[in-house]
Amino acid sequence: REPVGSILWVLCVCAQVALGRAGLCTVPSPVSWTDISIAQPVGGLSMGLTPVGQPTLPSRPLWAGRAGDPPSWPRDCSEVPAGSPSGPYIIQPVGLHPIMVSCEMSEADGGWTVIQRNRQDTDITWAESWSTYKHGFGNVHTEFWLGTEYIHHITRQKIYQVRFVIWDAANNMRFADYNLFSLDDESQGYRLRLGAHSGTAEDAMDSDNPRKVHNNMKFSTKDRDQDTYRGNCASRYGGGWWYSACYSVQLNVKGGLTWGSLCKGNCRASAILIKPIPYH
Ligand SMILES: [Ca+2]
Repeated sequence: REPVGSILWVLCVCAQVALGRAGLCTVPSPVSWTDISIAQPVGGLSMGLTPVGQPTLPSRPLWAGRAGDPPSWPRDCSEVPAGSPSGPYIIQPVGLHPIMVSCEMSEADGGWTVIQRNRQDTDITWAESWSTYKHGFGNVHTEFWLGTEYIHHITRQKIYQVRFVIWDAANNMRFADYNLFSLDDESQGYRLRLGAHSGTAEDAMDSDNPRKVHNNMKFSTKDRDQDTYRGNCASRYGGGWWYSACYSVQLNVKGGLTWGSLCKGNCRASAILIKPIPYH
């Protein structure tokens, strides 16, 4: 344990939470309960899917098992206690340092880890590099990408489902659920794996058209072309995505978000939420 490093990290996390910036802090490991507790509390924040003005708190470590065991952070937002407010929380996926995420605690029984949020009039360009997408960017209070590497680490822990939430051109909220969601590791290009579709928005991620499909595609950015197109979809159309040749869905762009035929370049906003599938 490195006390100085830990203190710097806590100050950095405080700055992150205050500024709403993700991905600023590299973390000494392990981080203990006493190091972390001074980072609390944070209040007066609000998230896109919940009413403005609701206070939020970072997660407290959950005590695991026997007395004397080191405390641990929630591994994802489904381990944040039910009834907690939506907002920024610190989680620690297995094999990863603690990270700040946005938890959606009211939509569909809560417990959702938000991996993306965007809106039409965002300030973010989304035209970022592979390494910037890898470690995330943006503001957890507004628009952001959690980080492809972190999404991969979260989804390797359990079996996850995903909910794509789309606000169409008339600002009606629709959603598309897939009953499985995971990303392969970086050496496999963060290839997307989706299960069966349901919901009020069409199955646009798993199109029958091989030129527009996203399921089973690798992630591409302007500086890493892993799409199935002769050119570079990410350079041509903007932000990083699981492009084929090129897309029927593109939510990581500034301005015109697209979800199939629901809103072609004029969706108002999006959020991508993941949660472990319920046990039966
Ligand atoms: Ca290409």
